[in-house]
Amino acid sequence: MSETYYITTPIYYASGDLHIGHSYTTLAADAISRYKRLRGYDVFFLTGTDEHGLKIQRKAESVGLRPKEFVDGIVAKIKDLWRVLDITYDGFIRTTDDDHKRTVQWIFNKLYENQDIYKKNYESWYCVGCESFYTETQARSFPGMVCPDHGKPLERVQEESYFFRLSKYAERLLRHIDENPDFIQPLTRRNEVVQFVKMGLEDLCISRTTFRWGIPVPFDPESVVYVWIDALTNYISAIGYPFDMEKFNKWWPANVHLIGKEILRFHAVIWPILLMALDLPLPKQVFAHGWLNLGGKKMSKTMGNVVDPVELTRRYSLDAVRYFVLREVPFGADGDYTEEALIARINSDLANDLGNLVYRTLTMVRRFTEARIPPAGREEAVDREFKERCLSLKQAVEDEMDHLRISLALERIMDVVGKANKYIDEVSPWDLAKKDPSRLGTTLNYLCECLRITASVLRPFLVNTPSLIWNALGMPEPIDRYSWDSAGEWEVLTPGQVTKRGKPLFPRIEREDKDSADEQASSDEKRPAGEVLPVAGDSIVQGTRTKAGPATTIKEDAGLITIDQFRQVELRVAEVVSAEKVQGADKLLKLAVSLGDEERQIVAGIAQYYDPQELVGKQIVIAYNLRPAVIRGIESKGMLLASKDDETLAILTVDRKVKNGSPVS
Ligand code: ME8
Repeated sequence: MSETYYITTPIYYASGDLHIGHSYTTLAADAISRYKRLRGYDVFFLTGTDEHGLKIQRKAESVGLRPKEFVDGIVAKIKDLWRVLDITYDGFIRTTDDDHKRTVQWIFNKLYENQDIYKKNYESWYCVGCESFYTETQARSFPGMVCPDHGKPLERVQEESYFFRLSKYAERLLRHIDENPDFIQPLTRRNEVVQFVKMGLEDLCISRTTFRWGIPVPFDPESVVYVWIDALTNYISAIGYPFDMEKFNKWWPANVHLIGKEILRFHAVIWPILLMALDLPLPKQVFAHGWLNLGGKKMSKTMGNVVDPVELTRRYSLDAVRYFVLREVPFGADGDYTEEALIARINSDLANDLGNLVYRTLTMVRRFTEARIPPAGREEAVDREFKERCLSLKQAVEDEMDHLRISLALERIMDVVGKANKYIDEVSPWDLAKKDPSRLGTTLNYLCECLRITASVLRPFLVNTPSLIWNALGMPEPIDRYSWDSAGEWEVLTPGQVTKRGKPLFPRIEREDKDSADEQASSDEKRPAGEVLPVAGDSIVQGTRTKAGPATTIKEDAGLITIDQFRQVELRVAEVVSAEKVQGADKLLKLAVSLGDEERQIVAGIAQYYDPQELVGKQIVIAYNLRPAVIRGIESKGMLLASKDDETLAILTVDRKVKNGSPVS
């Protein structure tokens, strides 16, 4: 039987739409779950929603709905979000589920019977945003008695409540933390908790009487169970406790609770003590990651500084967003979200490095070996070194992922991608094609093996790209049929297998740059100087036709290119079928062009020089095999050619009619 792995996310408040911060935890849990499944574990990945409490009751009231109606609507949207992000959860718990309520009441009874719960009069400060009590001293330490996380004034509460004997278990908790160095991670969080517990724990108020939206205390229905006790219990109610002990024993203790650092004390103090009081083992690890900040502050619903993950995936593709979220910030640390950083990651790692490697490799295979993966021939030291580097990648990813260093795992993968691009430059397959076919075979074969390994180890993180690479390599079976361990093997490809021309994986994202737009003949020329064209024999470096620099530079031959290199740019005649201005961008026109049997859309920075209608019916010249770019959220496939002097811009046309799509050579 395979080893089990139980991983959880926090259950999110069903109080409003989730943002990219919540998605961050869930995407991390998803990557870890996918990784563990690939490693052969029997995984249970739990997420869900926290639906009781004053905050949600007030929200529902504010929109005139009953709380249950209100949360049902939010939960449907949260599940939609997880579908969009392709989250592979195995369980989704709602604290309004009957089974969960039954467990919470059972636990309350049990603790009461064991005298871990007692009743007393209580007066305290409360933040509805945190759903948390604060002592007088804590409350006074907040400037203006305003919660620093939620920016809302604390409220005074006074009621007769049930209390849980936290203090009784403090010593035992400290011992557990001491004896289990991995229990709270990262280390700084562990130290924080130890310090906090050593300052002394006060018993915890675990019931409320001043509102109704909660699970009633079984023997005192005027009181509802404190929302955090209700919420924390999800981790065991979802796996059957105490009514299906077979299921429970299969999964408990959890391997890891992933949480954000602001809810560490609930998970590393209250939760373990509750489990101790129930005489249950503690989770193996509580991992508190950092925050995604926006404008220097934690992104949060209450503060309103949020980024919508659905909108992001719509604009940038799911894999791009998954990659960014998992790669950008070392798991554990805080990080700033900016759209610029997202675009920079997509352009540098995904378009330039990974996308380019796939495109270059497959273009060379198509060109030099009739699209078939060649057998490896003679091997030199540089080939051997490259092969070993690729073969060690699986282990490197495991070393990082086994410690939940998700960002570093991706870094290791991208290191190999970078290495592969360098390897191409070093061995110059286009020269080998002329001089040394045996080594050309080795090089192309190794590059394809490298792509296979890369695709395979990307599986925990990206959900579409691995199969796209796989299919482009012409693999006989879908990627899911291949084990994780095959990423540590060589010669998995069958020489002779036919590769396919795939779509470019990640189009570069272009943003309209207001200042430089004036200088540019067309918006497509806004590709940054230095971008390497993804073609075989790549010694062309495309530059922008700006005042500062030449259009092309050549590595080898002081500015001259060979006829072969020139032919790599496919120019074709296209007829403008329609043209319109791009809303909100004064310099851009969106053109639909016909290439005979194909219609394309091109975005060009020519709006100041041409009236859209003037263009319709013109036959123009376009660079046909340019990677698509996304400009202002619109895909542009190809680039029109134009000439520009200090005053005007003129697009290239043909001087008599030819068939649309005809090559220009
Ligand atoms: O606290 N950066 O729910 P919640 C990173 N219901 N992670 C973030 C984030 C950000 N800016 N914003 C939110 C609750 N998160 C309770 C949990 S569990 C028994 C009960 C993530 O909707 C992070 O995981 O406020 C954080 O802990 C969680 O969402 C809080 O979600």
